[in-house]
Parts: sequence; structure tokens; C-alpha cells
Amino acid sequence: MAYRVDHEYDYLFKIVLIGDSGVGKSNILSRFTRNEFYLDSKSTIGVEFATRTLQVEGKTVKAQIWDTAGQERYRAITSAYYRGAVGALLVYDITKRQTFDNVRRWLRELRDHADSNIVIMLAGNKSDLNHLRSVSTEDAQMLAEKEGLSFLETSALEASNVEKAFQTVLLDIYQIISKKALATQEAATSTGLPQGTTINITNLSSNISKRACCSN
Ligand SMILES: Nc1nc2c(ncn2[C@@H]2O[C@H](COP(=O)(O)OP(=O)(O)OP(=O)(O)O)[C@@H](O)[C@H]2O)c(=O)[nH]1
Ligand SMILES: [Mg+2]
Repeated sequence: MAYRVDHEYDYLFKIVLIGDSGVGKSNILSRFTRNEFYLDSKSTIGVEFATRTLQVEGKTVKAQIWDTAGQERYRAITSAYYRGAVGALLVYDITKRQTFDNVRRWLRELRDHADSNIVIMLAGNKSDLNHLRSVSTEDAQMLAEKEGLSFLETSALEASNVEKAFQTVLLDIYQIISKKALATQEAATSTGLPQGTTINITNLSSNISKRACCSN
């Protein structure tokens, strides 16, 4: 979802959290939206979401962040989860190699279900457990470069880089959208069409709007 509206916020961006069970997705969400952390959080069942409104390049952006279970059997219907998402935080646990090895699997799932222009941030969580590290920063950086992702190591526990991870994703989305809006405006000007109010609908959101409007 990347709608431009006139009241409490300028943009609404849907961001999804993905990654194996136990990597810390729900705690990243609670840290970002409520500044809370739970040492003994339970596995997510189904889908939850939380929002936070913040400023990006002088615009008010409402981030609507969706969280589901990493465990297959608790996951909600995949296509509905990804529908309308303009950003994704793909999380692994720096102390658990398997969760990093599965990043490719999550990328495939994104490719299959999400918009091809989705902005993706790879997040190596639990950076506070450096002494238990089993994934080097360099390995993750290499993978991120190869796959064209942004990358940060985060700690939901220490509130390290969580804010930055979301800010980076939101800024990337915003920049894509404003470039598209500018291109649309320029195209309209060059074709001599009358100038009206510009409605910023990206490729990302147009899929959704179509689906939402015409599914029956
Ligand atoms: N040390 C440390 N522990 C963390 C961090 N983030 C989460 N945890 C712990 O890791 C465990 C799992 O965290 P969750 O946030 O529930 O993991 P999840 O990815 O949402 O798991 P599912 O809902 O099963 O997919 C909990 O015990 C958290 O307290 C972190 O940054 N550092
Ligand atoms: Mg969870």
C-alpha cells in the first residue's frame, strides 16, 4: 500500500517482516512501534500488525508493519500477507547459521508473492550476542550486495539499528515513489495534458488497487 492522502499522514506504506522462527521479528516490531522488548516472547500465530507514524524527508509517513510466524504451520495465507507490501525486512539471527542459509528461501518467496519492486532490507538480528556469532558481517554483506538488498545488523534487545533499518526502508520507498511522481508529471507536461492534482500511484500499489477494486 502506498496511498497518498490528505489528512493525518501523507503516505501509508505497508512493510512485511519475514524470516525464520525465533530470529526476533516480533521483538523488532515491538521495539520499533512501542519501544518494548520481551525476553520470553511466544511464537507468532497468524498475522499481527502495528503502525508508527514518522517523518521522512519532511513528509508524514505511516508505516504499517505486518508480522507473521516464521514457522510454516502457523503462517497465514502467504499471498494476502504480501499483498500491497512496498517494503520488507528479511531477518536472520547472527547466532544461528541456518536462519542465514534460509535467507535465499525467503527471497524466493518474496519473488513469488510480492511486487518485484519491493524494497528489501536484510537484517542480522541479535547483534548483542556477538560472542555467539555464527554468521560473519562480511558474509551477509556479500549476499546483500549480490541480491541487491540493503543490510544492517540489529539488536531488538539493545534497540540498536532497529530505527535505522526501518528509516532506511521507508526512505528508499519514498524516493522511488517521488521519482515516479516526477516522471509522471514530466510526461504529462510534455504531452500538453492539463495539470491537475497528482495522485502518486506506483507500480507497487497499482497492482493492489486493481486487485482490490476488481476481484469480484
Ligand atoms: N539477545 C537477543 N535476543 C533477542 C533479540 N530479539 C529477539 N530476541 C529473543 O529471541 C526470541 C524470539 O524472538 P521473537 O521476536 O519472538 O521471534 P520471531 O522471529 O517473531 O519468531 P516467530 O514468531 O516464531 O516467527 C525471544 O526469546 C526474544 O526475546 C535480540 O536482539 N537479542
Ligand atoms: Mg513472532
